[in-house]
Amino acid sequence: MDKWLKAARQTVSRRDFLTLSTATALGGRIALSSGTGIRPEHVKTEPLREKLAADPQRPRYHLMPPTNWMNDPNGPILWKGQYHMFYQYNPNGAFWGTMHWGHAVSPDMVHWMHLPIALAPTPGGPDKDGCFSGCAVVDQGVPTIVYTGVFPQVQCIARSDDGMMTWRKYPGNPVIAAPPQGMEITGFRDPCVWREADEWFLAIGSGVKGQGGMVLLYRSRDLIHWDYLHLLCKGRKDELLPGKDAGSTGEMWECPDFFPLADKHALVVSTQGGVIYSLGTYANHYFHPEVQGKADLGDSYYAPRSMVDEKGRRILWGWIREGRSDTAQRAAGWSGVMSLPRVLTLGRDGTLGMAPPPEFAALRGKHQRFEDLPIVPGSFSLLKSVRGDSLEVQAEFEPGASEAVGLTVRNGPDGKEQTSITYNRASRHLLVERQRSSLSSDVDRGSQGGPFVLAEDETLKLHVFLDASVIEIFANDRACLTSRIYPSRSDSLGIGTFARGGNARLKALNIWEMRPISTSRLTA
Ligand code: DQQ
Repeated sequence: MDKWLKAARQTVSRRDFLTLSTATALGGRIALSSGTGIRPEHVKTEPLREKLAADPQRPRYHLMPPTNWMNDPNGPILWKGQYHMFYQYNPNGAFWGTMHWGHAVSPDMVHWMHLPIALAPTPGGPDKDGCFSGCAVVDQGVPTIVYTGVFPQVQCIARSDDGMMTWRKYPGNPVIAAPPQGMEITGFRDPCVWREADEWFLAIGSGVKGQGGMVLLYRSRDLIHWDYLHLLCKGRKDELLPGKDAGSTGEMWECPDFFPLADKHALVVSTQGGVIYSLGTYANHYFHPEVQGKADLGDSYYAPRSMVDEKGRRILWGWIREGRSDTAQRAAGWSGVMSLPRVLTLGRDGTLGMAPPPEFAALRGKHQRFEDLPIVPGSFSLLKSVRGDSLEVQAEFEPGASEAVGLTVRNGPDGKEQTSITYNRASRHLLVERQRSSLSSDVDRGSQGGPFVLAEDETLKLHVFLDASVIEIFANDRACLTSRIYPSRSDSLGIGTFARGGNARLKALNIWEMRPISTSRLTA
């Protein structure tokens, strides 16, 4: 692990991740030294710190701000050997509003250190009402953020001369002051910028009411002067994705993310209902989708953004939203979690491959393995020796004659609380069944999930990350399902397997306890 991170973690463990004494930029790398007095300004009081640290619903190994609200990941970028992550942040509480850009840095995409807020609204400026989502690029060696200022929605830039510690907004902002003339659009936000030869291209989220979402394409030589070209891609609001009840593509596409993937291009958009991806061909600056699907089968994952990591892998990050009332979020003092990174590939079947990066094995603690066990319907099998709310689980099932098969997690001893991760063979759906996930009535308890088809001879491979109220599921490395549960009992920690309607077999089950990435739940 990098020296600076060790120093940070020692400092942080001494002070419980709360008062990082200093962070300075040395030629682009962030390092700790003493004396400049940067403090994570949002966890000021001891009672709040204690409350957050003791909160059983607060994740331990996912990135999240010290407190308050976060939503979309913004501008994830590898810069001088370190990963920078920005995100939509409200310093005023655990509710959406006054959008700032929070900022954290990591040597490995697993461990993080919080940095000072990168962007805040400028009174009287084009972003006076908020700094909405965008991206980060490096322009002739200078890190540059391209983001949406509101209101109205305009595009702005900011640069950093001190290795991303502070950001200077371009005095001529906005660099794109209005959408193309004559367009009646549903929105104009969330730029995604990339380089082709000696030109910059910018894709922006938009749509037309009654018609569908779309992405507008601009071109520039200097990130300042932009020419509108044409639509990169256009959807139809009534267009259905493959699979029953898979939803439509909506009338506004937020947070477009456009990038090459193997010999195809990928466009990921957030439709205000879910996240869809298209794989296809990019030619003459038009994108022609060929295959479409859902980036996540649930509705807890939104507004993802990608980057290329130091191994050249395409990595996608998303916002995991809460599944409880606004009142409960405000009372908790925090809302929103960054997903684990997903490694994207072009799958053999032509769809999007998604898998967790092996780097997360660094957090694995105690390991248990089970092999070759029959699963008989009705005989509820709870794995006696395994308990926990901070676990990585890898399970492989032979569905056999079963109609449904899967795992149960966060089981209470009396069976009153329980969440099932279910592959329903009859309906060909992957589901998180939350009806009994909590005794609290203030939390979402509906089933989440969507179409997922196993081939006749295929085993079901579930790779599950449990982190307090967060569940992230990777199924056969080609489908993801993210969910939230808030069990009310501190002893709802059991794990089990089940089958319905016929026998199934557990080929193998590996379970690891996961170590936290900070010494408290004040995840940094
Ligand atoms: N969140 C941002 C917008 C974006 C939306 C505002 C998506 O820029 O369209 O917080 O969640």
